[in-house]
Amino acid sequence: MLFKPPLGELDLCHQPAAVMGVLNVTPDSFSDGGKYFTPDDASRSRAYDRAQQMISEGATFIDIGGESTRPGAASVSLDEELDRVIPVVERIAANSHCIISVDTSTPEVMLAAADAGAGLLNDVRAFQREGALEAAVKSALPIAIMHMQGQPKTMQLQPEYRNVIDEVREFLQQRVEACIESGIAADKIIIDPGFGFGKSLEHNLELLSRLAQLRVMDMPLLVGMSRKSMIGALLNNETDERLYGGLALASLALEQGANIIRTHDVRPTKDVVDIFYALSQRKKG
Ligand code: 8Y7
Repeated sequence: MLFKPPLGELDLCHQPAAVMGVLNVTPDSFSDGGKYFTPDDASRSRAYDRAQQMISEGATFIDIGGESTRPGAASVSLDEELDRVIPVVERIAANSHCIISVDTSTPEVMLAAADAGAGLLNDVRAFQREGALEAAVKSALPIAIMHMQGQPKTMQLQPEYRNVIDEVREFLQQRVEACIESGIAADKIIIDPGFGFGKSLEHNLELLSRLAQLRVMDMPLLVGMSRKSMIGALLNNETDERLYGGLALASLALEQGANIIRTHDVRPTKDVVDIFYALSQRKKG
């Protein structure tokens, strides 16, 4: 059954934060265990099973990506991206209670994903590619707009800001305005500072410690720090050792008002969200 509540109904700003589980359908993502996805039936079944598992663990969103955006990753052709992403979207949409988010910057993939049953478009390039904004409007789906400095290949070489908070906020504000002007309803827009996307450790820490100041209008804030190099830089550890650091960061993001936490580790992140929520209800009451 298709489950596609508009964001308005989900009311992301006034309930426990939602968890977004990461589902990479790429052979070269920097994390999620290197499941070596190839677009064949066996891979698609594994992807589907992984989605079901994350939903049972408490994911509200499943974010499906067919193009790795890790620093230095190769780009994929349109056909390849469609072939990786769309069958998996169709299969999850047909059988699952979740909102399928599609992580793409490609207009054709956005439209095909909408037809296949996606409920959210997540673009790390903030719908700046030619035709992307038009595709988003046409899809009529909610969208997540992320800040990135530079391009994935080179973004971590020399990130520089005058004032990272101001610049990220101004960028998000401008993109929100462009989206609204193009015809996307304000209550369908989610914003994301883009941890690790053209940011040094210092920049990431500054963004996290002042996350609340990044909110544009009343839009929900999405954050993704799971397994990222900022954890490795703080704890001097490898990708597969970053769970606890990621949970600490998720907890701090919630304290700063994050509404959606994007993670590879749904179950433990959901525990953090539930504990945070119990405590915040108590403070209110
Ligand atoms: C983010 C993201 C990635 C993020 C949003 C990774 C696709 C790198 N990170 N989308 N995508 N926010 N909105 O570590 O932080 O998963 S890919």
